[in-house]
Amino acid sequence: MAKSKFEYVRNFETDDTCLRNCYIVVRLDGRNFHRFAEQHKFTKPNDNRALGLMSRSARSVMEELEDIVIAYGQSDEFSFVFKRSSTWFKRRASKLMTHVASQFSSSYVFYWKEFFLDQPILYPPSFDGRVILYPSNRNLRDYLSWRQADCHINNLYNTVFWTLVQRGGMTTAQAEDRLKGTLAADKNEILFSEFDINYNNESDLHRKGTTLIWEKRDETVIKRMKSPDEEEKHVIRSRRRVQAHHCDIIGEQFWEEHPDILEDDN
Ligand code: DGT
Ligand code: MG
Ligand code: MG
Ligand code: MG
Repeated sequence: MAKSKFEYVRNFETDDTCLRNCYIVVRLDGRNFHRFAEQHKFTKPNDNRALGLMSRSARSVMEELEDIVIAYGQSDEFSFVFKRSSTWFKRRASKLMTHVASQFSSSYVFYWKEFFLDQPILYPPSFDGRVILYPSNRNLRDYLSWRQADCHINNLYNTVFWTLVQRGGMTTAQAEDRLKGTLAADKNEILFSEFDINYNNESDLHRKGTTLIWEKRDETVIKRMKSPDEEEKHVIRSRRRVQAHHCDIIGEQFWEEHPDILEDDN
């Protein structure tokens, strides 16, 4: 087929193939969700409708796109990890990232009603995306640990901050002042001694964020045979389903219990 004289412009496309053998992480973060949360009256410090919608959207990403082995989310962000041997879209970073971002964004709007019921969505939200490559299991685990540690630090701060405001009657400026220079132990102590709250008993969803992984479940399905004299047959089928966990992923236990997530380093 003859080529047009315009064909040369294709050569302006740059190669963004992700390095082989690396885990490909796509992290999304809501754009200006400070405002989005205010406008949609998200409860403080955590809105379970909003967190549920984030997880539902992330599940849609895992179900619709190939090769994502684990996803971790908290606040207005979600990280998706493609298996290191993935060849999806020839490992082109822009393709992977934009598919994740658009599938997530459209799902966020599509499933909005399931979580916010009669409260309408006031304007279209958007999410930025970035791609990061991790060459070793240690690096990948440290990345996920970093995000979960961030969840913990922010949630502890926000929990004390909003407790001081909502139950302690402080203004936001006073609460901010009170927390200036405090360490984690101080914040735990304020919650415990002044409000009788043991931070460790706060919800796992808020303290640990959400980890999505694939899990195999055996399901019994009843098969009816075509001819009327044949009986119903019970068939056990193994199905892969996305399962949510709200647990520690920094320590060894989670990884020992789910040895299939990571591929060997060699
Ligand atoms: P960005 O990401 O630079 O465009 O700006 P933001 O405003 O999205 O900032 P970011 O991502 O650092 O912080 C997330 C914001 O989302 C933060 O202001 C609090 C808000 N947010 C997230 N989850 C909740 C929630 O469950 N409840 C409330 N009230 N706010 C939330
Ligand atoms: Mg954001
Ligand atoms: Mg954020
Ligand atoms: Mg499990």
